[in-house]
Amino acid sequence: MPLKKIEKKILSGKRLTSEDALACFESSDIFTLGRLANHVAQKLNGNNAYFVQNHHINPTNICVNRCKFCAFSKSRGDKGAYEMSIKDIVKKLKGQVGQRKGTKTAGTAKLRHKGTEGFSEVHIVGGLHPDWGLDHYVEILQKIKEHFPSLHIKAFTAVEIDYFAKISGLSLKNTLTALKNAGLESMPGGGAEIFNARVRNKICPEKINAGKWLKVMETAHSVGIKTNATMLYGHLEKYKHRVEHMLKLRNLQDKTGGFQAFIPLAFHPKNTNIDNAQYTSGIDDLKTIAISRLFLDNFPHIKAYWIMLGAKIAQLALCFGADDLDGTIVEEKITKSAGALSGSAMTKSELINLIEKAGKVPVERDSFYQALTK
Ligand code: V47
Ligand code: SF4
Repeated sequence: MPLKKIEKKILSGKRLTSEDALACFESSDIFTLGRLANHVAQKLNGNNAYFVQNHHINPTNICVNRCKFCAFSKSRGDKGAYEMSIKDIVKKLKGQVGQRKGTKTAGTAKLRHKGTEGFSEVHIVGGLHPDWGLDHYVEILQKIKEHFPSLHIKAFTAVEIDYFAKISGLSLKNTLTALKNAGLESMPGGGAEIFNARVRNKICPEKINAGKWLKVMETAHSVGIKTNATMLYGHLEKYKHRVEHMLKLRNLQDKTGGFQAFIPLAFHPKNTNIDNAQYTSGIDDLKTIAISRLFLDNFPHIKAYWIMLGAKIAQLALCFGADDLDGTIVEEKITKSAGALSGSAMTKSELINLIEKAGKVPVERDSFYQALTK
């Protein structure tokens, strides 16, 4: 019964309240949620489902923080701790050409970026390194741009940006401007975790708080850097914390309009320090995608990040309000360290196949959701 009122609101284009969103989470009527979310997604993006050809680079896993949900970070000297030099990063990006040769692609994989064979984006995030200064990150961006001038650089979470500002003594605005001038074009949405202070203090006590995360994003938007936003769910939080989290994002988006996509991140428990942690269920994943589509009416895109959801749930998510699968990804380390069951890369043809079998139209996009012509 309770979803009737919500259905009426959605069909008449009215905004949901936090109470409505909570009622959606408490409902087990997954089909109604999916149908309504799909209706909203269709209104915003038609039958399109986007994907991008991208690489992930995690320059280091050495981090001064030790978030309890993070199986990726290490201290210097730990077994498995690593740092990539700037040369390593450039080599890795160049090396992908060799690795991807012979991969079957549907349609014509046109060479868009000299030396990167069809890839249009590099996604860079890593640990908060104790010794690297802002100059090092500026140089990473400059060198990538030097070698791959038309490759879009989406890099650094709000947590990293805040850390760079602290270690450099610059303001957030000047830090972001320095990075932008060096080639930073957009930012991923990581580090948001869950905004509620009590839960946040339990799962990542050293991490910047919600207010700071939002401030960094607001500043990024003010200097013309588009960003994404994430929410880590399925650990210690309750439904009300997810709603509180999304409300803060919706409020900031009303103010700046700088968010492109919302990405619910399904918690992976392996090798983490969260007590009694479990993998999320498929129902919870789909519900969270659908409710985010219904509640975040000012976010243009909802991303079903297949690395965390697995290919099959991510595909189903396309019928539950998501319109983006992210991408080819290549070499993701953060979720892998925490026991991701998915593979570590998908070819363009695999992504297209998943999308088509969900009854959607595959659209290869750039980092600003512009369709790339074949
Ligand atoms: O901030 C860390 C999460 C994030 C675990 O913006 C974990 O396009 C699940 O933000 N289980 C980084 N999640 C990844 C991220 C991201 C990924 C893909 C696309 C985009 C985008 C952003 O990964 C971290 C943290 O929230 N994370 N450990 C874990 N055990
Ligand atoms: Fe460091 Fe990020 Fe892992 Fe936290 S989530 S320990 S900040 S790498």
